[in-house]
Amino acid sequence: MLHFKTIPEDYVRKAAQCAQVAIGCSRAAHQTALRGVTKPTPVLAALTPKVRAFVERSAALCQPDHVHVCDGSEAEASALLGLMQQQGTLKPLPKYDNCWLARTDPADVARVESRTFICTDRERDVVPAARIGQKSVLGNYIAPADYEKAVADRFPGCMRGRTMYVIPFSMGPVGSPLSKIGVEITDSPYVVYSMRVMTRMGSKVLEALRQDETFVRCLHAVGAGGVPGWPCDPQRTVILHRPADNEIISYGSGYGGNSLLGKKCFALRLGSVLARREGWLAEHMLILGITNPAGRKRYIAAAFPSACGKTNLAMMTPTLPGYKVECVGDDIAWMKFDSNGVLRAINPENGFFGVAPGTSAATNPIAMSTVFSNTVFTNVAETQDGGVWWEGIDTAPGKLTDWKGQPWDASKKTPAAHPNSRFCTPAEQCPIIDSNWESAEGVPISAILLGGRRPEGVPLVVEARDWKHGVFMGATMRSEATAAAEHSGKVVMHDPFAMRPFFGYNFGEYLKHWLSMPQAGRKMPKIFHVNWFRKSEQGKFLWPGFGENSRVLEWVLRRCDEEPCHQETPLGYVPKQGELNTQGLGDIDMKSLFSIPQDFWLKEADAIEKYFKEEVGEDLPKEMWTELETLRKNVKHS
Ligand code: OXD
Ligand code: MN
Repeated sequence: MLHFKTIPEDYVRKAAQCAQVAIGCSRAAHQTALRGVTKPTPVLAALTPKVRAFVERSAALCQPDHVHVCDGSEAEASALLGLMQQQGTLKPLPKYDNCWLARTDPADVARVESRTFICTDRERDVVPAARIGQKSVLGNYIAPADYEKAVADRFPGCMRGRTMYVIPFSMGPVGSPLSKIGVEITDSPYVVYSMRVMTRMGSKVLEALRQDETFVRCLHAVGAGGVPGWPCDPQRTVILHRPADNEIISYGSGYGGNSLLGKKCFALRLGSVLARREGWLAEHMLILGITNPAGRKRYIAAAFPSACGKTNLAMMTPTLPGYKVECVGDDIAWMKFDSNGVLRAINPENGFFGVAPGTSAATNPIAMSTVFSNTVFTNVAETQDGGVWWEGIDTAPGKLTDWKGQPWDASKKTPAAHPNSRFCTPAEQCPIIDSNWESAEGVPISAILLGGRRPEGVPLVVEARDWKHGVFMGATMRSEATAAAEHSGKVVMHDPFAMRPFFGYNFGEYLKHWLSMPQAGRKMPKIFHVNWFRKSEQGKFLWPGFGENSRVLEWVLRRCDEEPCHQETPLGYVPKQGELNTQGLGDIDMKSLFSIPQDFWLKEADAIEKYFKEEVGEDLPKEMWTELETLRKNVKHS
């Protein structure tokens, strides 16, 4: 609960009186309401009691001039666009249909992991035993008193002169038993517009709340400072989660995962806590459907760290004849075993917040045919004819305005688009969106892929011997750092289950939760580790990737049917010689692609041991130590 001890009670009353709310009215009415020039219309009474209390307390704390409850309508969206143009947050991209360009403050361009915290009474609920009292890369802990102080130092009066928006939203289709509801309060119209794309939001969610008033409270404020059109407070940014109270509070950043609180904060950090409590899985995974030439369709979920090609895989155009891939989601999967023991997954999101650089007609033609209508582009470069450009788009740049709004000078070698520039686009526009993507019960998962960017030593695909081994593969995932957060350089980082920045609770407990999944009557999906990014000694990729990854998926599906097309290695099962279809691919150095260098893997085992000891300690399930010993023994004897 927000404990606004310092807020006088009568302010709560005043806040409610001054609140003006527009629900289900015309565009003109929305426009006036959003500009805050109408007479107050006290309709907070239309909200359910808990939502209303949350709104009133937040208004009392932040002291906005106006409160607007979002209905999610077209009229409201177009009024927001008008307002954001006026404020200099967005400009139209006349080359496309209803597309917009936002340029952020150059200091507000990515998730800030170092300022993202989880608050619990006991530190050990967040931080594994080995790191108690120290900094942990597997979870940033904040004590309740510091949490309160962080809020008290930033929020009182932070929305003065601004409008406070109330966004009722659903993660997952409204009404699905797997979905969850949140209410985000924000003073950023950019966040409101983006949440309309990324979640199901508005009146229908308020209606659903009348049946069940459970929701996650999300409070977001951009803070004072920043550049015109992009208010923010990067020096004091903080992103706080209090799972016990179903609460997320974020201050100082308008960007992506820091401000669209349904995504990483709710669907992953709080989601993972809810999932553990309720016996399901909230994961950083894409979901795709794949149909083989015989017309048999299966679904695969896949965990990769940020910017490792999740969106590309989710929208893959298979090169293998007769295969078809359809997209359910590109970033997050909520998965639960149904009463028949089948693991079912939903994509809790409603849009794609994809990394733009590297997206092209060659790498992801489907994304290219998804994003050029009804999309907000953030921090990409702009062409002279009102279009967008980014590194890797594969069209001639011509004269460009860079992501900072300056004429781009190619000779200076600075990127035209920020490496973490994004498109925010409705999922339903994807030409290969799966017909079941909004299915209330979710899609059945046959296989789980795990992977990362591993230039060295790690084979193209390895199947786990069993579920426990698969959990070990997830626990030991590593990948080169990305631009999606504040890290830089090509350092290979541990990123277990691609969840390192997103765990809502102690990683050791998370592993125990995964290990508890096999139960009588459950059909466990097979687990595989894949690596599209292995390089030769000359630094060239050994595998063509993209649509050719369908060849790996074909082998995965054959293994799901228990075809004996595998052989044992020290790491697990790989395709038996000749069983991975490479027909028509030309020269592929299969030996290097699948080699398991003993010295590399002994060092890897040492690195894993160090990581387990230094970062997890006694919270690590003993099964992981057994798996590590098996790995060592297998590699030594290879
Ligand atoms: C993302 C991320 O934005 O993982 O999806 O950083
Ligand atoms: Mn992600």
